[in-house]
Amino acid sequence: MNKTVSMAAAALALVTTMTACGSGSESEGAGGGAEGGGGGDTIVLGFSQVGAESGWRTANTKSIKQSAEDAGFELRFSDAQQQQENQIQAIRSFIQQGVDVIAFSPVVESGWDTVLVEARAADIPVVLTDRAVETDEDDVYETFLGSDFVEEGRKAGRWLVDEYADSDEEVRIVELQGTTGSAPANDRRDGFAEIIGEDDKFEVIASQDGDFTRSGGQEVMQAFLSSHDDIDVLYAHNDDMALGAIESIEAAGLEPGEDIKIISVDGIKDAFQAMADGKINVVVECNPLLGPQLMDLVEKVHAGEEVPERVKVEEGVFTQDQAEEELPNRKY
Ligand code: GYE
Repeated sequence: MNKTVSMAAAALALVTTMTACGSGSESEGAGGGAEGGGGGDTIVLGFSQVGAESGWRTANTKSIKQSAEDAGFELRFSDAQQQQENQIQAIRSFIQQGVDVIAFSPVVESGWDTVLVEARAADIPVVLTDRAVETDEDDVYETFLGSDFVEEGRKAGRWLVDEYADSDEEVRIVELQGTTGSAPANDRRDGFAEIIGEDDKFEVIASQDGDFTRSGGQEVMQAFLSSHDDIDVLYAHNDDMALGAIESIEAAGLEPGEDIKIISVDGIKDAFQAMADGKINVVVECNPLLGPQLMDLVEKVHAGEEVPERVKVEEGVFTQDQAEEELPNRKY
């Protein structure tokens, strides 16, 4: 039922965007020139966002909107509410509008070939940001700007290996996965598994999709707790799910960070607060402030300049002893 409602809302949002853009393009007609959907020299950027599922995403959207404004681009922004079909529709609409560049953060990895080929046929360069795609097609995107999610998973695993270095006892782990089929869920799972797989005292006893949301984390953790009474560690693929899970752990009369150690990914302010309060043990950073780098790449791609196929974001790992000091510096 929720799905229907959210899809209807998304369709409405799309129509609104299209109407607004339609009138924009008309007035730009006179300016014409080689600038696709844009008037004069203004770069028109169509951006399809995943949704508004997490604190990370909110910060990412803000960064993109602000940076597009700072760069003087005309941004046509569409929120897919975590539905791939909405993203495909938005990209098709950007192609129809003849925008100069399309950028998007693909909700899942597969299923993009058809629409990417359509963009290529229309000669509109595509920039991937945040999440990657799996494709059999050549030259369907110019560059991919985003974090190394496998490495993030490895960092989470390394912290755990260190934490239990002096113990021979079995370590029972539950995993809250991000959206099934998404690059960060696949890669954070694989990177973590690679590291803990080196020692068989580590065992992932349950692993399930919490869709990167607080409510997802809370519900799935509640289910984990009702079927297992011997959980040592929670590995959450993002902070929002970890924060939701903390509610369920506390509701079960257990102490998060003590009875169950918590590893999370992202580094939003709320998670730093939870770390300072002793409820999360470690956060692997994933930086959402991709806007400035993205606009830079968009400009280059539009000008026909060479760009690297892959641009990675630099990130760190933070533990409880650093949380208090780092908290005032967090921008998201
Ligand atoms: O970790 C999560 C968000 O793709 C890196 O998506 C992003 C992830 C991020 O919902 O919080």
